[in-house]
Amino acid sequence: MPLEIIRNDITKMKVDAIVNAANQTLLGGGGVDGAIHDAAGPKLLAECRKLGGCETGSAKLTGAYRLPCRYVIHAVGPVWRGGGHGERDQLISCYRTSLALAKQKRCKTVAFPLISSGAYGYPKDKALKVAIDTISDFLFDNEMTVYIVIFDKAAYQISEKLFKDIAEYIDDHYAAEHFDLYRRQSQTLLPDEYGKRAAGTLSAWKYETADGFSENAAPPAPLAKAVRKAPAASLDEAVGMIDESFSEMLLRKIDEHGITDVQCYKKANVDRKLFSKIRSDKLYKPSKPTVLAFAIALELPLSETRELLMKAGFALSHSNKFDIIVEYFISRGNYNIFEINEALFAFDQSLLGV
Ligand code: AR6
Repeated sequence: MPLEIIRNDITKMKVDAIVNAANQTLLGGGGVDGAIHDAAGPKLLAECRKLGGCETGSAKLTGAYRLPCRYVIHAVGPVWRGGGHGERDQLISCYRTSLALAKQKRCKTVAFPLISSGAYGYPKDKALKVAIDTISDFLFDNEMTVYIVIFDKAAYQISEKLFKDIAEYIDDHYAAEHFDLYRRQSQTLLPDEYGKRAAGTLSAWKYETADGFSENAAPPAPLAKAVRKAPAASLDEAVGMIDESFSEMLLRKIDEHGITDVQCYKKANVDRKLFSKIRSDKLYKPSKPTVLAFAIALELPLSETRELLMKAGFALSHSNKFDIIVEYFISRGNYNIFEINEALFAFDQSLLGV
């Protein structure tokens, strides 16, 4: 996945470059700066002394010495003074300069801490948003894997309101699912009876019978299409009647949406290699987070998201938080994959993408 948010100590990251949240002197300090200098050893400070400091909003590169990476990029973030003193632009510039330096050195993997969000007081949710927006802009035109490394859970908070909203949504849907399950176990109703009893909450339809659907039944559209096919005479023929595959449906939807492949996989936060595998292998079976990432990139409504999932053998379930959280965003028309990933991260779920 080109952009990942992970929880770790940045000094342990085995990447091409890690970014340090430094100060203008570049001579070390507390926080992540202190941890990086401690882990790299005194030679890092010796090299930093030769750099002559660095302006706020900029960055300079050194070797990594005892660290398990190749380079350290020392970025100087702004001190938060209320937000009206150009802090955001300076923070954006930190990320851009650091990414440009990494690119110059042909780095394929880079890890950032949340610059300015500690001693420099930049509010963490705002700092994270700047990081995500700036890095994803860069990744639109560049092939690189970038990690945003969050040190501790407390350092990472999606807005309290969003967290509460999602928590409520999870509660509501878990409850609904368990109620449904109870109902299914305690009653063996035909769906049309079930529909009547549900008093308008569900549209009534009947099970498929040997002669097809009864005339007044209204089966859900995909099922209706599937059962209209004449039955196969032999197993060979049945296997030959295979429906549109996941890959075919995805490529068709990309065309229908009038976007390019690149726009689609970038927006899905899926890397180019995986996309070409899907493109070249008609029967490729992706993971569920990958399918959902494409559904988000294509801004599919819930019904089409379910169809796409079905092509890869998956469904959206109300029995797991991951599905409910994704559904929460789709049902609100919020297709920002990075925001969705932030929320998934906050609820300890795996992220969308590869
Ligand atoms: N790995 C990843 N993230 C970390 C680590 C770690 N080992 N340690 C802390 N963080 P800060 P700033 C997180 O204060 O706000 C220094 O003294 C931390 O939770 O390190 O840019 C410099 O010399 C926070 O979210 O950097 C400067 O004087 C984030 O890293 C000044 O602090 C940044 O916190 C820079 O302040």
